[in-house]
Amino acid sequence: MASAILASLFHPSEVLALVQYKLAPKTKYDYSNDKSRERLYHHLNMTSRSFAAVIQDLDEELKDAICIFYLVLRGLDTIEDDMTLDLDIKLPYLKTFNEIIYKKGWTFTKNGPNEKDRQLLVEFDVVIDAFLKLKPAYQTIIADITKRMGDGMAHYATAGICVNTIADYDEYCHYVAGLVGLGLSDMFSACGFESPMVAKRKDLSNSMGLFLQKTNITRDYLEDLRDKRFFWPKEIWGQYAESMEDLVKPENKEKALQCLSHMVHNAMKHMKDVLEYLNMIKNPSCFKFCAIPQVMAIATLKMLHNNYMIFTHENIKIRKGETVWLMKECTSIDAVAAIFRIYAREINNKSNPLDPHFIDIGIACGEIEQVAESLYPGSTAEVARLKAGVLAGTSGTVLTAAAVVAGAVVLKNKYA
Ligand code: D61
Ligand code: MG
Repeated sequence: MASAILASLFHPSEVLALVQYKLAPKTKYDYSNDKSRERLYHHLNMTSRSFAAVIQDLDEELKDAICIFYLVLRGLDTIEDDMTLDLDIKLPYLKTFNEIIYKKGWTFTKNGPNEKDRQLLVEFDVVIDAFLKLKPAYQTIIADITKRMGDGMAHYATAGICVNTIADYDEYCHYVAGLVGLGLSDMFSACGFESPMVAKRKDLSNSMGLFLQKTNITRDYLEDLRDKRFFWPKEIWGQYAESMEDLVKPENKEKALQCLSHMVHNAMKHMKDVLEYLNMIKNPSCFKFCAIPQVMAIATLKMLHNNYMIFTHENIKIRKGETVWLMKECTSIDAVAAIFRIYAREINNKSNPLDPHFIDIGIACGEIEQVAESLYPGSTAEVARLKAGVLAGTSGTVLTAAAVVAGAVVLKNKYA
């Protein structure tokens, strides 16, 4: 906590958000009266930093279904990601995972010892028991998406098939993330929280996933390179280097940054669809669930833009204070559109005029600004409010808030 405050010292609204977050009562989510449910949510909290909180804040009707949807696909992804599994073992599991989720008692212990979510599959019977108790309508949606994702993963895991063209890149991201968007939209419409239109707009649902996945793929360059996994499409990196490995070489720094802005620009193309999708979502708990991951992605994209660190450091992340501030602020379409506008401007400010994508990124930022301003006029006042919060009484706010937290931390350590 203290280091999070320090990192946000020059961002007073983040300091305040951190303090409010820390002092808020934290007795929510008690599953102790239901042991199997407790186990289920234990696995959610173990396997997801980014989605555990937003899933647990969903209304009761959808919460378990979406938690199980997440865990089923995380299980599938844990087979896909494991580079120690031979293909002749991996492929049949990927292709039949939609049947496995109906097999009471099924578990999987063949993952390598270092696979990060291996334990989820070791205890996968917990997820299957919960899946079998879901309403059939939700089971059908989950099984259908699992089938399509597993087939797509099997296709890209097959020896020799990799992400060559930009069309392949969109297709791979559709399989692993766009399909999640389609399944979630089906659930929102099936339970009656949202209009049938949400499930009908598969293009927009797909973009919700693509924006998140492309941001992650762009960020995870080094980590994936270390594991010999290449998700940046050759059609992009091939314009800047002979191989993916060559991008990290110090003598290729300028080309690497150009390649990075190409990737950033490619991801930004989904932002208009994301705003349009979020505008359809009326249930407040669904709205926050959908909006929070998207604003985190924009903040991440801003951090990545023109940042050579992505070629030198694994695990670069946005500040905790920024995360907490974004989570607190994204409550309405106007606020989210305002956050998009603010970050689009900041991305544009980080551009290098000598970069070949300078103009393209400038246009993409301008478009976001324009779409937000005309479709969500309330976002203009929100931009002003958020910016006022960000700048408010710089030193005074920082010092007061820091003092409050320091006091709270001292008291907590003394009496805890
Ligand atoms: C609204 C709200 C959340 C949304 C959404 C719309 C649309 C799409 C998504 C979430 C999916 C976003 C995926 C982005 C993160 N990427 C990964 O986790 C990669 O794995 C992809 C395959 C498994 C997908 C699991 C998933 C993720 C989020 C969910 C969900 C299922 C179900 C419900 C709600 C959210 C990535 O995994 C990294 C890792 O192993 O940690 C990878 O392997 O590429
Ligand atoms: Mg994966």
